[in-house]
Order: sequence, then structure tokens, then C-alpha cells
Amino acid sequence: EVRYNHKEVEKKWRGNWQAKPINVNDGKKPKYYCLDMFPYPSGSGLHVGHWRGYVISDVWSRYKMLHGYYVIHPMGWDAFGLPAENYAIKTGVHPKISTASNVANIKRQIKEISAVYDWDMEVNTTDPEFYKWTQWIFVKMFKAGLAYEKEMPINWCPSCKTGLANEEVVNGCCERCHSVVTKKNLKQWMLKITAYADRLLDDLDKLDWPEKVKKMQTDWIGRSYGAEVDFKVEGTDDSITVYTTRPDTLYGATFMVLAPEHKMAKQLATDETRKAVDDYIYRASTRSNIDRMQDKEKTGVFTGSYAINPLNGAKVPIWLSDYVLADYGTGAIMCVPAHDDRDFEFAKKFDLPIIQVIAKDGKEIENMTEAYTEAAGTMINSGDWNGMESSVLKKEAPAMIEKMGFGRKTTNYKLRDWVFSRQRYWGEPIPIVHCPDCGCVPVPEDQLPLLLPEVEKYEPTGTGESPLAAIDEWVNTTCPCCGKPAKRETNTMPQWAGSSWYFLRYVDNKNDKELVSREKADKYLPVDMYIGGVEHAVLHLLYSRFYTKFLHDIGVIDFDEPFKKLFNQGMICKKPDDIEKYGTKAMKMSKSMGNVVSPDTLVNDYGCDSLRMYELFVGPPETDAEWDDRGIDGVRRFITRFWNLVHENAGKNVPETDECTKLQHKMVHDITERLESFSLNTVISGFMEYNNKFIELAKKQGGIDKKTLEIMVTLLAPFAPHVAEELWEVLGHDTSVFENNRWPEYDEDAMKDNEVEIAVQLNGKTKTVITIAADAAKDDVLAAGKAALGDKLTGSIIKEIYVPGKIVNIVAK
Ligand code: ANZ
Ligand code: ZN
Repeated sequence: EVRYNHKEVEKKWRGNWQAKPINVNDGKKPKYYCLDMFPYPSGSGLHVGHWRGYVISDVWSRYKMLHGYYVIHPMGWDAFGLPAENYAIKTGVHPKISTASNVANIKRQIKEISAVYDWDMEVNTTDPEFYKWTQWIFVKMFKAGLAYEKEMPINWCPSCKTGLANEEVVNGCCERCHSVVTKKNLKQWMLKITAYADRLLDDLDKLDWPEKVKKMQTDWIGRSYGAEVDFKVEGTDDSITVYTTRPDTLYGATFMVLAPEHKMAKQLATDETRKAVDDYIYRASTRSNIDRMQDKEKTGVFTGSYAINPLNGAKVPIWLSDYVLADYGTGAIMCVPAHDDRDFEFAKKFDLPIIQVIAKDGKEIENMTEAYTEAAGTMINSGDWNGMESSVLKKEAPAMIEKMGFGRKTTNYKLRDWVFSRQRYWGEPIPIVHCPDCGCVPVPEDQLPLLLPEVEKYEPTGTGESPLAAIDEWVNTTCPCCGKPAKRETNTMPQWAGSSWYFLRYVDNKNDKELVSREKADKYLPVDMYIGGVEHAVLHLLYSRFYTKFLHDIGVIDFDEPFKKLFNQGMICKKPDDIEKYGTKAMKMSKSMGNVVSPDTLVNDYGCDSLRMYELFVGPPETDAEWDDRGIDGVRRFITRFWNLVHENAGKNVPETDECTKLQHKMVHDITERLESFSLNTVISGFMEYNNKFIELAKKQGGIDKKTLEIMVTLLAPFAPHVAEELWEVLGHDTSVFENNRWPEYDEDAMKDNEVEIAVQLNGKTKTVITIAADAAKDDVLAAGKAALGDKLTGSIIKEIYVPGKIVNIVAK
């Protein structure tokens, strides 16, 4: 008997793979690009939660190898960003040094997974040879008019002392440090992602992505069709333009509301209202957008002025309220309380008129208690629009309004341009020179990379300038255009910059002439399968699509979507060890929560193969799962039992039986279907079930044939590659299980059951079950049933009943 010793097996096969790599690019195989979201090399290293995604992507990569693909499966480091910088502030250790040691450590840990990463493709976003191209893209965007400077109130984290993109603000707090985010006016570099809004939306149709993620991007971009309508301000020559998606309700507009920041807000005040208006504007300015949106009760103030509804000449009061956002649409709305919830609430609170213009169930509602918000029903109280269908009018009204001359058809987006400046040290310097004469001048492309200089202090200045601003000899330069003294831009790029395009660089990571050669891009890109956490649905995944489209447009690549297929794995959670402090709820594994499980001891005690399979066994890969170390025993037991089955039968030369063939096909079918649908936890339970069935069958028929064992080993190979290789060798092969070997196929016909299970009853009570050929004759079935009852059957038989394919019932007395 050969005992399963995981340490020996794993060591042996790692050595073999090193000496003779599997997954070689012979130039003939088709490519398949399977990408992991690359990690931030944090100081705390990997826990079993990180393993999950890497195991999933490796299983998928090896599965594709077994279909004859050369699989591009690279790994790299997203290493700019705040943690390394904050660590430097605390300890004085340069981010470059801490990053390098973190990378080395995590790389060692990742190698424990035995994934088929091609380390020759490795990239690191902080490597000047890499960020040269991150800067190059920025220069290209600048030249294309897509990078521009703008003074604007930005989200400001007072604790990190840096600006944040909208995407980095979660519930009004900094995504990283959870401090409450405030506003600050600063000159910012912006990327015009809004220029791509339509393509980013429309092209979602091309993608094989989870619907949930597509929906999140759709909502984030938030395209809506409607009209701008101009209302004259009574007694003046001014007019106020509102944005509405419901121009069909124009007759029902009974008041107007402006955002407190609206440029007309102050001038609309009258002597009587001025104080209240000023107070209201001031109060709103001290509150964040998030607070304003979360208000339970509407607040507002009447300006004292009126606007004229251009359609019917009605005079409507103009109010200010902070439920209208300054930076959406025109910052002013026409209010239709009968058909909009927020307007209804506001009208009730301030006792403003409500006019229903769409009949509900063919009627005008007597006492409205809530708004009727559907665009369905006949128009009423609407002049010549009476009798029209609201859903039709909603579509036609913008053009009608345009014709009547008091408005125009418009499209609006929630998406905003991307705030691209960070007032921090550890990022790519923005390659721009500010010249008093020439303005913003990009660093010439042949002078890139613009290296990040050494600084003495990493602390942000808190004035809104990055620590780079303190290095005079770096800041002071000459204008690339006119040669006169000029100053460098001192802000750096956000962490998303490098991750927006890194996947393009892997396949040509040593190219010092181009970001990626067109030849290699055509051959190896885009990504066929992208695997990573769902938390990146709107940030990284939107930015990457934007960058890819831009690089397509300037001819760098020939495709305009980076990731054909996407899979988002759920998180691994665990109850905190310190229940007193953190409660008993299972939470995402993290060092700060004190609930991390290190893979190291598990790999040592159970082996890499067991941990790989257990990572998948804990639950459906797309949902969060709670970790419990103890479960790994069951997986290890399965591997041992399978190991023994193969060893016991490898040399036996048992012929393949019909029963075995059938089970084989069923197994290949089940495992393949489950794998294809990413139901990886049920793949593992499937292995366990089939293994038990084959063990039973081996007992019954005196062994299992070699072909069946080979099929099982091949199916197992993506999951437990070391064990599979070893058993493949035991079965007499002298090449890798991944070489000259294909994923087995199944035949539906061969799976069909030609046996049935029959319940055997004595006097109507089921005593046992027999398995018998589906076409067995009645007498044979009855005989088998009686035999199965054995000495339970006493007395004399009165009746023998057979319900075909189901039940044998023997009645005896
Ligand atoms: C009149 C109306 C009548 C509206 C009705 C809705 C229902 P989306 O789909 O999000 O684009 N709105 C416009 N600008 C706004 C702003 N800056 N802040 C808050 N609300 C704003 O929604 C557009 C609708 O939201 C617009 O259509 C406007 O209210 C409001 F029965 O105009 B509507
Ligand atoms: Zn100049």
C-alpha cells in the first residue's frame, strides 16, 4: 500500500513542472487569456480569502489547457496607493522598499497555490518602465482634449488629506479610512470619461458579464432622455431652464425648485425673503450631498419670485430646496406633485397646489394621498393634450416643445468626469509642465517616464498640495515648448490609473518602444475571462473599459472592450475571534477584524490540493461563504480514498463493464456541466459522490478498469493538479496529465439508465430496494423481490403484486 503523502507529492510535481513547464506556447495552439484582478501587495500577506479567486482562475485556466489552449495566465502588482504611503509616514520606510518586500512575500505565498502563472509576464505599476506608459496614455488623452484642468469643489478626505473620486466615497465616507468626506475647492485634473458615456453603455450588450454588474454600470452612467424647458421669470427678461424626463406632465407643474447653489438663487430673493433665502443657501453649503439626500423631511424656502409655465402661461412660485442637486441636469426642476413622489412630499409640506394631469384607472383621484408616478393613462387637465396617452406623449413631447420654441430634446447622464488628481506622493507624477506663457504643456513623449523623485517627508501638506510641491529642484523646470522657467504639476495620479490598462501590458511587458506591440495585441488580447471581486463593478471595470476604448481609438489596439467574460467571486467571511469587541457576525476576512486564517498551516497539514478543493467546496463561488477549518478534513478524506482506489486498481487490468461505462459518462457530464456553469462547489461534491460509487462498483465487480480511472484523474487535474499528476503516472504515463491529454467527452445516450430501482414491500410496508434491468420480465422481478426479502418473508404467500418499474408487494399470512 502506498500512503498519500501530500508533502512528497507536491514537492515532486512542483519540481517537475519547473524542469518541464506545462502550458507552453508552441505557436500553434489557440490562445485563451484568463486574468485575475491583480492584488495590491499589502503588508499583511495572503489569507484563505485571497486564495479563493486565485484557485477559481487557476481551475479555469487548467480546464482550458485540457481543451488544447495555450493559456495566458499572468500575475502582477497594483502597487501605488495609500497604504504604502501611510506606512512610510508612520515608519519612514520608503514606499519603494516596503512595496518590494511585500511583493516578494506575497509572491512566495501565491506560489503555494501552484497556479500556472507565467511569471515572465509579471508587471508592477510602480516600475518606471510600466508607469512610463501610464503617463504616456495621460499625455495622449491630454492631446486628444480628454484630460483637462478644472477648479471645482472636490470630495476631500480630511484624514487622508487628499481628494477622492465620487467612486471612492461610500455613504459619505472615505472608502479607505472611513472618515466623513467634506468639500474643498481645488484645481483638478479631470478625465473626460463622459465623452464615452454612450459607448460605455451601449457596448455592455456585447459582454458576457453578470447581469448584476451590467446593471450597476448602467445605473452609474445613468442615461436618461427628456427635455429642457425654459420658464420666464415673471417681471424680468431672465429665464430658468429645467430638465425633465416627464415633459408630458408640463400642465401639472405647479411650482419650481432650484438647487440652493443655482446661479439665479440669490437674485430671485425679494426684500421680504432675502434673509431666509441667504440663510438657507448658507446652511445647504455646509452639508454634504449625501446628508442632503438622506434627509427624512424636505426643507426649502420660497424665493418670492414666480416663473411662467410656457405652455399655459400659469404663474408658478419658485422655491429653493436641497433635494435638487446642483450638478445634475440644469440644477432646476419643474415640480409636478401629482406625479412625482418628492414633489408630492414637498407640496404637502409647504401647502402647494397639486394638479393631476394623468388619469389613473381612467379617473381623477379625489383626495390624493400619494403621487401617481406611472406614465400610463389618458391626459387630463392638459389643454390640447387632453385625451392623449401619457406614454406616447412622454416620447413625443420633447420634439413638440422644441417646435413650439421653449425647449429642446436632451439626454442626461449621472456619470461625471473623473477627478484624476491626488495630492499624494506614492503615485505616478502627472506629466504636465505649467508655463506662464504656454499654459499646460505635456512632457514630451520621448522624455517619459517622468520619474517620481525622492522626498524626505511623505506627509501630505494639508494645503491641498502633494509632498512633491516641497521639492524645489523638481518643481522648477523649463517649459518644453518655449524653454522659459516653468513649474511641474505636483499632483499624482489615482491608484486606478495603472490598473486601467495593466492587462494589455502582460503580453509584451518588456517592450520599451510601445505600450504593447500591435502584433502581440492582435495575437493575445483581449482578455477572455476576468476573475475578481464584485466590489470593482463600477470603479476599475468602468475605467478599464474607458481606457481600452481610448487606446482603440488612437490605434494602439484593435478591440474596444477589454474583458469578454467576467466572473465575480464572493468573499470569504469568518466570525471574529474577539467576539466581545466585534460581535458574532461573520465578516469579510481582514487583519483589522482579527478573523484571518492563514493558508500556511492548512497547506502544511493537509496539502495544497486539499486546500484548493476546500476553497471551492465552502459554497457557491459567486456568493460570500463562511470559513470553517474543520471542513477541509472531508476533502482530504476524498483525496485519500481516490488515491487508494487508483493505487489498488492501476495494475489489475479489469475489463470495462457496461455499468462502469454508464457511470463514467454520467460523471463526465455532471462535472463538465457544473464546471461550465461555474458551480464549482457542486463539482467537488460530485467528485465525492462518484468516487464513492466507483469504490462500491469496484467491490462489486472486483476492480475498476484503467480507462475509467484515467478519466477521473483527468477531471480532477484542474482542481488537485499534484495528486492528478502522481496518479496519472501511477496509471503508466510518462508525460504530464496536461500534455497530450484532453478533457473527456460524454455521450448522452451512454448515460441512460437501463436499470431501475424497485421498492420491495411486505404487506404494503417497504422493506428493501432492489436494482434490476429496466426490461426484466415480471416473474424475474417478483423472484428477485422475494429473494431480497429473505427470511423476513414467513407464512404463506397470498398475493404477488408488481407495479412496473416501481414496486413489488408480497402479501403473506
Ligand atoms: C418633472 C417631473 C414630473 C419629473 C414627474 C419626474 C416625474 P432622472 O431619471 O434621474 O434623470 N430632476 C431633474 N434634475 C434634477 C436635479 N438636479 N436634482 C433632483 N431632481 C432632478 O430624473 C429626472 C427627473 O428628476 C426630472 O424629471 C426631474 O423631475 C428630476 F411626474 O421633471 B422630473
Ligand atoms: Zn512655455
